[in-house]
Amino acid sequence: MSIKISIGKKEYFPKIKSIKYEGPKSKNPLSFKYYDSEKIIAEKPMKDHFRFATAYWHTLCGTGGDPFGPGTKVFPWDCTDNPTKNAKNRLDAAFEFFTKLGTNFYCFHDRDIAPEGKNLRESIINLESMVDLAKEKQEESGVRLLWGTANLFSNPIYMNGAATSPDFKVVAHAAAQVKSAIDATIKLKGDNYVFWGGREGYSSLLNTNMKKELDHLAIFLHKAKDYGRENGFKGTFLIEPKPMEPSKHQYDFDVAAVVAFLKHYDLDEDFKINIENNHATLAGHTFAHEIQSAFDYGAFGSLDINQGDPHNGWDTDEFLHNIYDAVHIMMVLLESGGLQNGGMNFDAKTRRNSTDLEDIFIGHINSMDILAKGLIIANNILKDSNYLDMKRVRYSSFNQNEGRQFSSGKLNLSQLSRIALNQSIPELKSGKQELFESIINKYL
Ligand code: XUL
Ligand code: CO
Repeated sequence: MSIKISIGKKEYFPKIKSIKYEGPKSKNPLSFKYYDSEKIIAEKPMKDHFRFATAYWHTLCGTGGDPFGPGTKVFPWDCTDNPTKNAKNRLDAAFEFFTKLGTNFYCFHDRDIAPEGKNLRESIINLESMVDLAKEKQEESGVRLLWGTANLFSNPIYMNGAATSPDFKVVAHAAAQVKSAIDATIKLKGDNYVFWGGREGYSSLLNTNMKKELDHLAIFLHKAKDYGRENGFKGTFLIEPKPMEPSKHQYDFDVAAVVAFLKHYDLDEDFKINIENNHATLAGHTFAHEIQSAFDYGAFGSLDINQGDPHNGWDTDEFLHNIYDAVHIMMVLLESGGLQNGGMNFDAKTRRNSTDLEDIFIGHINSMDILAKGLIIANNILKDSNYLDMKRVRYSSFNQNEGRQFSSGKLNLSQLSRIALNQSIPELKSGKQELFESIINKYL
């Protein structure tokens, strides 16, 4: 279904029309230079390689507050003292933004689209009524929900964790929130449901029973999955790893830790992984490493697109603008079969001093363009260069004879030892890293 521009009672971005592809020579910042949604690259339209989504929390709610000062951005949809009215305005602004920009998907937390009520019951009712309105907006515009989630980290009751809190009352409260966020995701036909455990971790092992907390997290996830499946949710449940921030140590540290957790607790059928660039770098990995690991373990789910700042060690959630990262992740995606049911959610915010309303368009456009350019370059590298052959040749000793037998698990340790004793000393074969790097740079 193609996307229709959605303008509510008031137009929030009157100076901005639908963002169009104008090609690399265009000087118009409000146009795409590389992202040409219907253009076929590697056998499918560009838009299907990306399934771009806007993150409701940063783009519609994030006014730029930080620990040292308040927000700096004045959003015309947050204009009254009535949180319900603002939430409705925000929804209109959101769909106007998605449809003018051309991100065909969006993602939200329960608290992004509906205000927290005086109590849990009121919060759930608030969410239900906003979800009804979002459903109408989706139907009229054609925009779809990539994933829904519950905010289990802002409310002070979650200071000791949500599913891993030592207090059962808090665990039950989190369960109620997850139940209603899953209901919302089902109603809005979301493709995925995300768990990011920002408070699921600890700051001191001295006061923490880690085994009990992890057992509880697994039980909680099993029950959420059972509820979703019983109520018709056919999408994928996703865990989003992050090593730290806000907790000192978070249980879902990185892809490897999440894979081990999912396998250990028998959750790996229903749960896959949502990987975020800045979370990967905080864990000491590259984005490409985390994506490749998830594919190799059969655990790839979806992507949160952003980047960190190499000069500091926290989650800066910048719009991805690094071409090298874009090329590398597109190479991994093309080689591994692509996003499937996942997408690319811009979990990114404009800088605190980027206060013009158009900046949120420009941030998205620049990331969409850099990824489109990355896709074109990655496809050229894989199709035209000898990159894949060079990689394959490194492992060619496993293609025949004893190497092949080893690779298929047919040689035991004594047999391997006998082979070694009868062969010549292995020669030193160059890994050619610099040559690999030069091939990438030639195509950039
Ligand atoms: C926090 C983060 C979250 C999740 C959803 O670093 O990435 O916004 O994506 O809860
Ligand atoms: Co994220």
